[in-house]
Amino acid sequence: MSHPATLRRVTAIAATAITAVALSVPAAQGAPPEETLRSEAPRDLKIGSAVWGQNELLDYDRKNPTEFQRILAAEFNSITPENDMKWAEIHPEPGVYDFSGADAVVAFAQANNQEVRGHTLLWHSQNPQWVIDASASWTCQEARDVLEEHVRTIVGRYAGEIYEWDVANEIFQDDWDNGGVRLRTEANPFLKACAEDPVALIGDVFRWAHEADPEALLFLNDYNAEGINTKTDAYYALAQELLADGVPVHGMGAQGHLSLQYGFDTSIQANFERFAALGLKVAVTEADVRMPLGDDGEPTAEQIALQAERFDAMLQACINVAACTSYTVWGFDDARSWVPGVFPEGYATIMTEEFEKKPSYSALLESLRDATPGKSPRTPPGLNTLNR
Ligand code: 9MR
Repeated sequence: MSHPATLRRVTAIAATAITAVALSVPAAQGAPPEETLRSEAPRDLKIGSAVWGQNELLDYDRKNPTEFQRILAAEFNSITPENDMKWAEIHPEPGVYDFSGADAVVAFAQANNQEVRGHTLLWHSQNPQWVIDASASWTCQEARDVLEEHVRTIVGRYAGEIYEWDVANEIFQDDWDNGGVRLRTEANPFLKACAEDPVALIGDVFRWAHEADPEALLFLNDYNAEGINTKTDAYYALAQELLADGVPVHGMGAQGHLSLQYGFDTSIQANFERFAALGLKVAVTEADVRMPLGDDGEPTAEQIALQAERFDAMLQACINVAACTSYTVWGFDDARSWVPGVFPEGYATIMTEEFEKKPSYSALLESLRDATPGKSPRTPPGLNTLNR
């Protein structure tokens, strides 16, 4: 009498088997799944891009993404709001917050299984006019109150949704005339108001951020901070001082804005290692590699190759140092790069304006793949047989 039930079971198993076979067909016969930067990333290394949420993500429709949004989701497992969390954007008037761009970045990330790097809380640039005006007469306590309210509001709003924060950005300025670098106690309105003890203020910004989101890793971040140099020596000393004071500082970010006009300091890995030895995380936070272009606006073959080497050298340092948590490019396509607006240079990102992948992209992909256990270096079709 159990026959019909057995039959049903057998039929069900058969159906399952057929489904399994049917499902396995595309994988067996079709193209292999698309390799992307995020799919090839080793360990828990995050591969990120900056994105301007206000410009690119407000209209996001998951089922109908723009080409830019499709690539952003496919290639990266981390995104950084390029401008949306900066003071002028998110806190344009006293007591007035505009979270629209930042919310769009966080929503996009969550929809696409990405993490968010917050950027940034204490910076000399992109402060709103009201901060600039008010700061003319600030006492240190007044500056502290304004900054504390801002930090607790922003970090608190996104608590649990941001894995790393660039808390203090570019707080050292180059001061070559005086033989080194010093804290930006003139251009940064908050440090200026507290110039008598700027380190105490910096420490408290990290403390406020940590209280507002105990899970987020809190970073110092700067440009010209790749190799071992006067500036990173200053950061190293500052990090030691903050750590000795019990400040919750967790990482040092090297922005990685390179230009082919200058040499590349290969001590980046050694620099990362010394910060890691302090117990800090490190990250490449804003990588791009710009270059002067000819009259035709095009790079030479040599420049294209050299750009790939530089992008890759920064990634190699990150891969080789276990404390390196993330490698972020400052925009992935030339059409959205900040570079041409500021320098007489261009071609700074890993994809062209038409989203064509440059050799720089391929170099990153290969290095990520090679660093992933179980993945073997890609061999061009046919080469295997020829070699045997
Ligand atoms: O890419 C950002 C650009 O859109 C802004 O206009 C500019 C304003 O200063 O900031 C750019 O991002 C900077 C980042 O926040 C900090 N490091 C240097 C980056 C390039 O200037």
